[in-house]
Amino acid sequence: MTYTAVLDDAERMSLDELRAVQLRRLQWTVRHAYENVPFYTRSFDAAGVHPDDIRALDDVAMLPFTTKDDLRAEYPFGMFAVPRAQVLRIHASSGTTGRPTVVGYTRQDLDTWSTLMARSIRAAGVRPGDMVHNAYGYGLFTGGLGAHAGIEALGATVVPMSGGNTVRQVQLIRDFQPDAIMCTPTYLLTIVDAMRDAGIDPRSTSLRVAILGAEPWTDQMRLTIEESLDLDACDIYGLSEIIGPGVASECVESKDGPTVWEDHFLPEIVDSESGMPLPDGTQGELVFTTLTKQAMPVIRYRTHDLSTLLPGTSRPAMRRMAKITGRNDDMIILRGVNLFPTQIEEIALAIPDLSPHFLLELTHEGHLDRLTVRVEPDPAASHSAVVEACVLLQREIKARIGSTVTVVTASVGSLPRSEGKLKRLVDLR
Ligand code: DLL
Repeated sequence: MTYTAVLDDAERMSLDELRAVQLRRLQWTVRHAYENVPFYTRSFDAAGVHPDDIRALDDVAMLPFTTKDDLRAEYPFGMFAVPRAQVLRIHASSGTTGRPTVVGYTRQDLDTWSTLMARSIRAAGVRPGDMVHNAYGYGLFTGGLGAHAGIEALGATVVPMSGGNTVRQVQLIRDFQPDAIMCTPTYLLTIVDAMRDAGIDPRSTSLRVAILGAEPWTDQMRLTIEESLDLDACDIYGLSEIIGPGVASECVESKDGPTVWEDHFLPEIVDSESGMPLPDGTQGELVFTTLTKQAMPVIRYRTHDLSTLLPGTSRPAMRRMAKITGRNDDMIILRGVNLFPTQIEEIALAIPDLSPHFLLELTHEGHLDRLTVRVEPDPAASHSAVVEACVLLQREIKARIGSTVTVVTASVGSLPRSEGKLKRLVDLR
């Protein structure tokens, strides 16, 4: 079977076909939202726009944004565009601050989602009949159940592990011999350590694909993971407000950033401050409009995720998004210099003799903010090599980011380990 034979029709659309489908779906979505969600009736009326005004794809810029606060204000079911009885599934974001954000799916939405997850998992190189170990958390989080349905829709075998219980995960990977694993990149690091603790060489397992997302991770982390496990690692992106995982996903043959599944989601990049649309190729905040969602259409959702839209490669008509740099609310401003935890990751993981486990601590001393990087050494490295590695890390951060930070070694195993999304930054100010 040639490679393209496994693509679905939408993945093979020409640009003209795709744009025509997007416009038709955008017009439907805008009308559906306006007519069925009082929040959208109010917000469109206030902005002086009507569904009839959307005549071209660029007209999306006339529509007002939707924010997380808007969704919270409609808690729990105010954003639903269909009667509650037609909503077959609810998910919710954890909501570390305030109310959680609730999302809902009709039967057709669940079909769309599992089809897109199957497409994403296939893009990473998994095929019908393969076995997938699913270590994304099950429950209100969209990761576990979203991946689960996609694995089944593809015709692969799902091992529904959920997160945590790492010793058991390692045992079942050894016993069941899965072809692929799905979890967050930092949880995979935890699993790698547990394999070593169990005397298993992580490079010797049956795993040949890892589909990783739900938190930012860098190409350097990809190298670390691919090298430790001898597999292909692909990036999967999504957010519950838009559908969950599977809004965009990376193709294993190019590994050059997730392809946005543009037949179902219209991406834009806007300036974080002004909200003005930015051209493709420019970094800014990702904004998404759903194109087919029935239960909860979302118009121009501000994700806070920073990325760049790039031309399509493996799926030529669909744009890619550059790997996420971070969320604009995770940006650290250290004495006037903006920096993201991913920039430190990119540097730290390239230095031999350090482990991939590090934590950033922000404190305030005198009038100054101070950033301490706590990093665990590679357990096999000598003391003097680790001292040198820390000096190098500090110097590279200064040279490449422009910030003076303090680098401190942490004893092996002392930093918090991830079981899902890892919090890299502790703000003690
Ligand atoms: O994290 C959905 C998901 C599950 C994606 C499993 C991929 C895999 P939320 O909990 O709503 O949904 O969090 C969404 O997580 O706005 C990003 O800030 C971040 N995020 C998700 N995927 C990636 C990624 C899920 N591949 C928020 N790279 C998003 C960087 C990501 N950040």
